[in-house]
This record gives sequence, C-alpha cells and structure tokens, in this order.
Amino acid sequence: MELVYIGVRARAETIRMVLRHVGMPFKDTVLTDSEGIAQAKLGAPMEKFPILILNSDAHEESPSSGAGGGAQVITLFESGAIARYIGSQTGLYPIATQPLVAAHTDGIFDVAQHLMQINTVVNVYSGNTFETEKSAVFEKINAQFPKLERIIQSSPTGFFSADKPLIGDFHMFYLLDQIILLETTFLSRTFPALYAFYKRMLVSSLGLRSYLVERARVGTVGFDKSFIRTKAVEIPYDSLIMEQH
Ligand SMILES: N[C@@H](CCC(=O)N[C@@H](CS)C(=O)NCC(=O)O)C(=O)O
Repeated sequence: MELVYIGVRARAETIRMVLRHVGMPFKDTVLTDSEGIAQAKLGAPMEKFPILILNSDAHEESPSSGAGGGAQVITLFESGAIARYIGSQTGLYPIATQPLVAAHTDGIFDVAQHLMQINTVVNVYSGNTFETEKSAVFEKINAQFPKLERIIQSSPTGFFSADKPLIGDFHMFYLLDQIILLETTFLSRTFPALYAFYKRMLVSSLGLRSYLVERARVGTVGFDKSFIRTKAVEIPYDSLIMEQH
C-alpha cells in the first residue's frame, strides 16, 4: 500500500496518523519536485494528492473507474475517502457494524475537513497574506469551537464518537495540532476541553506518538517562505504527555 503526497503534512497527515495508530504498513511517498509531481499525476485519477495505491488482489471488488488502468491496482483519491476506507478496514470507521457511530465520526471528520484552509496558512503563505489568512481561519475556529467544546465536554468517554479514537478524532487531533503550531497557547487558554482531548489522544495512541516524533520536522516541510519552514517551533509532545499524567 502506497500513500503519495506532496512535501507537506496537510491532507495526508491524518491518514498517516491513522495508519501508524493501527500499525498498517505503508510506503510514504513524498513528491518533492515539479517533475515528480507531474509524473505522479499520470497515475492520479483527479490529478491531485493524496492518493492511496492498493493491490487489487487484496480486495473482492474493484471500483469501475479510477482503478488505475485495470484489475491490478486500485488508486483511491480524496483525503476523506482514503481515511474512511482505512477506517472501515480497521474498526476506526465502523460503517458495516455500527453505521450511526460511523456517521457520527464522519461528521466530526467533516467539521475538521471544512477548516483545512489552515493548511495553506501553515505551509504556503508568508508576510501580509499569512496574517490575513490566519485571521480568517481563526475567525472560523472561534465560531465553530464553542460547539465542539460542548460536544467533547458531554462525551462520557473523552473521545468524540466511541470509547476509543475513530477517524474523526484523528482528523480533529490533526486540526488542533495545526492550531497549536500557529498559536501555542490559544487552545489551552480558550478551549480547555478540546485541549484535554488533544492530550488524551497523545496518551492513548502509541502509534500516533511514535509517528509524531519520527515525522519530517518543522523547518523541513512546507513551502520555502511558509510559517512551518521559517517560524514554527516543534510542539513539545513529551511534556504535554507528562502534563496529562
Ligand atoms: N479535496 C482534495 C484536495 C486535493 C488537493 O487539492 N491536493 C493538492 C495538495 S493539498 C494537490 O494535489 N496539489 C498539487 C497540484 O495540484 O499540482 C482532498 O482532500 O484530497
């Protein structure tokens, strides 16, 4: 199984976190130059990334289109669809057995997905555009998060949809991680229940923790003048875990 994406965390990161959490081996292909991107687009049904390339012999049925040219390989596209597919195979999106739970975690996933404009703020913009776009995304966060804070506060398990993290929890974790990268204390000051959820995710998933310390560091991912390249400081995951204990 191969995940193909450009050299940012962004729309592949939740998928990587979920794969590491469930311990599913995968090849993490990062496209670093325009030639590599152009070449990879030939195998990307929508000419966008991420894509997930799977061998069809592992599957009973193949989609009729977007199968990468025949029976051998299936290429999945759209980050949400890829996350849901992996979740459906690993109990993190229990669509076959618990469709209501699956729909709930899908809702949480989509709330985070609708705030993915944060990715360009972190990975692309600099100067005045960075400041303007950052304000715009924080305006949306301030509108949405009081509701998410209430949802997580009323959860008896501390996760959004079940007694364990599902795909929506991982996507929400990714969004919160980007927010903390941009504004270190915003979450802990303003939305303490969501901050506690963020730390709970760190404590509860060994795969997630090992991925976070091994992944490409701040300063080496993102576009040249972007925030994550030039200004961001790595989040101190170890001390956050200590705080939680
Ligand atoms: N809605 C799609 C967005 C895909 C997308 O826009 N991918 C961008 C990177 S985030 C891309 O492939 N850019 C490279 C290009 O267009 O050349 C998803 O969530 O997968």
